[in-house]
Amino acid sequence: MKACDGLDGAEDGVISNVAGCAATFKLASLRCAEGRDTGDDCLSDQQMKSVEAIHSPVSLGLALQGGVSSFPGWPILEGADWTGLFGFGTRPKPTNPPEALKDFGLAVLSDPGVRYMVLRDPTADPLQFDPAKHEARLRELSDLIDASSDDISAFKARGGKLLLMHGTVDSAAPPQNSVDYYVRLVARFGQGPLDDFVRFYVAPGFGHGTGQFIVGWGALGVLENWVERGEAPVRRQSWTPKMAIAGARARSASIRRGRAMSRATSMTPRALPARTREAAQARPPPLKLCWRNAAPHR
Ligand SMILES: [Ca+2]
Repeated sequence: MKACDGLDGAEDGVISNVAGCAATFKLASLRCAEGRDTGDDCLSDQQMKSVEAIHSPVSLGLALQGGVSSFPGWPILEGADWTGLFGFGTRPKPTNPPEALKDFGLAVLSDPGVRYMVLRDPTADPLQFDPAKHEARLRELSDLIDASSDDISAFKARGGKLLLMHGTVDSAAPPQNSVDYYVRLVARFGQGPLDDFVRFYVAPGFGHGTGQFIVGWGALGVLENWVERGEAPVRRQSWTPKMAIAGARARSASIRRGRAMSRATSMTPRALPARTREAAQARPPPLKLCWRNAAPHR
């Protein structure tokens, strides 16, 4: 956070310039002397391996609905909070089954799905789970549950409009998932035609309902205006300078390759933390915002 917060022009606890952060921040800068665990001010080599593992995409060894064959890394280096429910826990080795707060939060979150839905064995050990060995069942579940097919032609033909939004520090569902999906939509429909019925926004600093920048937006009103009045979501002209930073962040992660998220959301001023409001009034940040990886992990 210290290394990347100011890259967007505002020291506000929000990393809006995610691409700039990825390009300049080196995890090695946090390494303890000789890689030993010498306290909370640095990372041991083992801790660095853990961070890298969490931040890296994982190949599934199979293709799910929509051709999804990997799972993106988690935004641990984008400012996500890894304490509490989705955190690292308080002990090095989880039990089977894992326990909330004591064990790695994501294991707790995913354990029931693997144990009961995929393996259908209450005594199974999900930590030993190998997706490639359960391809048929995973594909069956993917078709039942996932919404990852980019063929939404029927939805478009029916006049459907779609708003997508994801926070950059979502530690329960990686934002790269949505970025990848949007990139696939662009590839299928083309940017211009896609703009007619899909808009995608990334909210820096917004987590899974939590975060430094908690977004509130009137999605239903935006959709109503778009569908019933033909008014596509655009940047609000009525926004004052203090809203500029919010607009900038709403348009952040503007995936240049996919030209995603080029329009502002209808976030409300009260969604802005006090410190952010003050920073926004001081000066709007430069718009050098883009996601760290516009290429789909496939
Ligand atoms: Ca910042």
